[in-house]
Amino acid sequence: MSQVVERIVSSCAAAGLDLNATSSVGSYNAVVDRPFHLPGADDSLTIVVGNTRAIWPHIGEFVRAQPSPPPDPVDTYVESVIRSATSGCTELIDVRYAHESPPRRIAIQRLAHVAGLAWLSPSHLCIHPTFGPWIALRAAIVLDMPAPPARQPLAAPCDCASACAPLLAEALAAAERVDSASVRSSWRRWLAMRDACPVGRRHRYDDDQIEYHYIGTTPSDWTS
Ligand code: B12
Repeated sequence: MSQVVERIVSSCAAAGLDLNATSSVGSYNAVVDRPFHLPGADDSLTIVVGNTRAIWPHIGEFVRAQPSPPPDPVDTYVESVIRSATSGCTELIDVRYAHESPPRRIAIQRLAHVAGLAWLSPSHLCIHPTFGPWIALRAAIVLDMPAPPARQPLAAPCDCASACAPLLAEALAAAERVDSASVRSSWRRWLAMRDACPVGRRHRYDDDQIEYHYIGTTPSDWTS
């Protein structure tokens, strides 16, 4: 790993953004439609950054240090960590956050799959070989430097047909459409599907992290 990449990923990891993998811009752009393309040359390097439950204590600390809680604490925290990790980096082309809307949106699950960080499953969740579905994907950092040789996408680490697929079918059958309002109103079904994955169960998020992400509940210790 180059020193530039090493510096960025260790700074992110120290702040709870503990997952990363590299890919070339071209390998990702080859599998997504043009509006979701990353900038840079085909051989430019991109780092996909994510997190496990390790981020959660950092978010609490961050929120408690603010004069008033920011409207999107996780997104605001992630931006501040990556801004600091990439500050002064002369090779930086762009950072695309998972939470950005079109036209800056990227298909970050496909990037994580292409980079060999996690396997994109039929449940529409990326499954990490250790942490299972208990990961989030946060940003793609694009650098003007050559990417290392491509890695193979991971093999499926689980058997979806007997684990999540029946629960995905149930959740979809109960939803008139799949949008944030409908996931929120039947969030326990979507959570049951995630819980059905046999991989990474001991890395499951705590309840407050789960409820924040599915229904937006603010943990009580953020305000104390
Ligand atoms: C939009 C979106 C949604 C929409 C998707 C509906 C739609 N068709 O637009 C809704 C609101 C339903 C949703 C729900 C959830 N999402 Co969502 N979502 C996204 C977001 C912001 C963009 C997806 C996108 O448009 N990609 C671009 C297109 C071109 O790429 P694509 O591969 O073709 O993407 C398609 C799929 O991603 C699909 N999709 C995404 N989520 C879901 C969920 C279901 C049930 C279905 C049927 C399809 C679907 O919709 C996209 C367009 O059709 C991504 C972050 C990102 N930038 O990718 C997070 C993301 C995919 N979501 C994520 C999560 C965790 C969830 C939830 C569990 C709730 C939550 N926040 O914790 C729920 C339930 C999903 C589940 N599988 O259980 C994580 C997945 C992490 C992982 N391990 O893979 C991501 C990566 C965000 C993150 N920061 O980590 N999501």
